[in-house]
Amino acid sequence: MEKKPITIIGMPMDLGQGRRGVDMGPSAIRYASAQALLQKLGYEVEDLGDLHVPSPESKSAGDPKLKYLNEIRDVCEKLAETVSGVIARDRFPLVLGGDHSMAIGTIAGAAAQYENMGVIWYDAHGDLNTGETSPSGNIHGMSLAVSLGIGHPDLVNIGGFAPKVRPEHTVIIGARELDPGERDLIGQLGIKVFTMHEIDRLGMARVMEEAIGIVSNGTDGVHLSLDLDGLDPKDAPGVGTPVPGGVTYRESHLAMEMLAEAGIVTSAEFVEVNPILDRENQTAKVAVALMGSVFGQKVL
Ligand code: Z70
Ligand code: MN
Ligand code: MN
Ligand code: MN
Repeated sequence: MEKKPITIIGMPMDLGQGRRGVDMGPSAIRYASAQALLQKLGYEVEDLGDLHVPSPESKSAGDPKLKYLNEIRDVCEKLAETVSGVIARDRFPLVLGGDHSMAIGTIAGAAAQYENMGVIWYDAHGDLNTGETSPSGNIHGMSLAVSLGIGHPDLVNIGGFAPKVRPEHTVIIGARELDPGERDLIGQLGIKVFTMHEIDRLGMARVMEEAIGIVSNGTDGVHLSLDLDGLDPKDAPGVGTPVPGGVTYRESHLAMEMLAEAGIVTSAEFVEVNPILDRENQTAKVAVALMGSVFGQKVL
């Protein structure tokens, strides 16, 4: 596989959910030696540092159905410009988070460069709510819907075009907690969801074969959006909303290795690492280990 140079972007985003600490995710992932590992694997790596995200204490949440809408729109616009510019320089954007609302910006930036992009949403959740269906008003639970063109126009139109991705090029892997509005939307749009049931029943190898087929069919790029809460809390405890019964460390490595073998991933983000809720940076270490596999690390 071609070793495209990598650009790391830190997104200390914690406006999209209610628990403090996830803004420290990028630092924790860097502390777990992300850059050194990628260099060891033979990549040229640059780190642009963190984008500026205002702290929630300095702002008012505004509409309780769409908390911090204006601030999230502004920082996602900036992230989109940054990601798009990185791809335009023929580099691979690797974004470190930060809560999952940031995916609105990452995907907007990548979709500005790829005509028909596939998306792999690795998550315990669907993040398919809107301001109307959300039980929390937290925008991190809306970011996939927004990327599909559904939700508040200020978010949907980031980057000046919508939608960013199409449902037939989208897969969700690891889902085990969906709200009623999210289930409805999955049915309406026909998004392929590999819940824990399918992972248990088919095995991760078969799930990934099918998922890779879907996201690479008729697409010119694939974005990996990996929420660490997709993994089981035993393996990744440092997340804001741990949900039991998740994907294991080993299954996750297999999934990432199969993506590396397929050679289809053109951008990635690792999100929802919360060092305050973690144990000795374990979750950031898992994120970095999975990054290694995405970028081709093998035992032999
Ligand atoms: C719930 C909501 C969510 C991530 C939790 C939770 C969403 N469905 N997303 N953790 N990453 O509030 O919309
Ligand atoms: Mn998520
Ligand atoms: Mn496009
Ligand atoms: Mn999640």
